[in-house]
Amino acid sequence: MQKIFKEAWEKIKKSDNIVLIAHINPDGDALGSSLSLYSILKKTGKRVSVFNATKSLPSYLDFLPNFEKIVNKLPKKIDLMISFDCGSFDRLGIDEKPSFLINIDHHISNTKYGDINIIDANAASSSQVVYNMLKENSVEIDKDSALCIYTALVTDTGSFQYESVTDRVFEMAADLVKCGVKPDFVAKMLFQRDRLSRLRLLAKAYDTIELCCEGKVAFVEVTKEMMEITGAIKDDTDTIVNSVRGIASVEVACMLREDDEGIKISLRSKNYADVSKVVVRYGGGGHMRAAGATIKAEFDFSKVKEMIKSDLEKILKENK
Ligand SMILES: [Mn+2]
Repeated sequence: MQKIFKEAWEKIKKSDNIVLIAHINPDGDALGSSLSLYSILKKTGKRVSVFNATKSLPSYLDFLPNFEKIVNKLPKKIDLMISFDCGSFDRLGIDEKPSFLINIDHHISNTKYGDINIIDANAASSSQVVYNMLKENSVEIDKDSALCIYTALVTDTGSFQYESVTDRVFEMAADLVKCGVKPDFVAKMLFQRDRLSRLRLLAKAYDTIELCCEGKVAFVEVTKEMMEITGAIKDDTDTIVNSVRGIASVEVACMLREDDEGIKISLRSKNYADVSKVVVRYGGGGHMRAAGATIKAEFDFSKVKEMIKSDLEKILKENK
């Protein structure tokens, strides 16, 4: 990775008009990673914009420094685009590649759509890849950048709970704290600003939980009606599938959500099932323990459940 980190940083140094971009419907890692380079590059006098194709950004991330600078329109002049946490070009939400593109990611399914691709599937977050690049090039990480990198790390590791969490991850977290991050502040911003509408939605969604495959698989449903009744928004559904995985017997949890584009499926596994294998069939992507896809056809929930269930039965047998 050393060589590619150097190569990427040389390219960044030479570029004056830089766009930082992440995947549509961004999560903490996507926005944290994009914003992590903003303050650093801005100081060097470059024209930097942070772009996201999704209009309404998740408000739980509004404490990230420069969150308010994120734009929905690409600037006219672009010398370099850097994408973060995005496994395939279409998930960037733009029509065509406007310039040289550096693709920074940690999804094993990344299609390497960049001119430089820095993909580390062992990294706990895309922000860890950014961190490693900065360290390799001896770039000073300021407080704002550290807060973005740390938040991305916390959100993508489920607060340091996943297998991706290694000694390196804790070393990095410690270093970011030295750079000025206050972990209790991040925890309060992320987890102590809940909405009543979200809790009401959870109650309705949990009511639909169904176990199958000897309790190893759990399905949970979120319908448009539930969202309307409770006044919940899309972001409110983010953690549902994780908490359903928390059921003792469950190896794989699957959330089905009714969307405008079709049925969004989100899968999480606990110990051994590789759920990225399931979503590939439906044009999705992700990791072994977290993956998702949108099924565009006109299926109903029970049909989709049948399909996923038969996929999972095979995977559960294979990996036992
Ligand atoms: Mn990520």
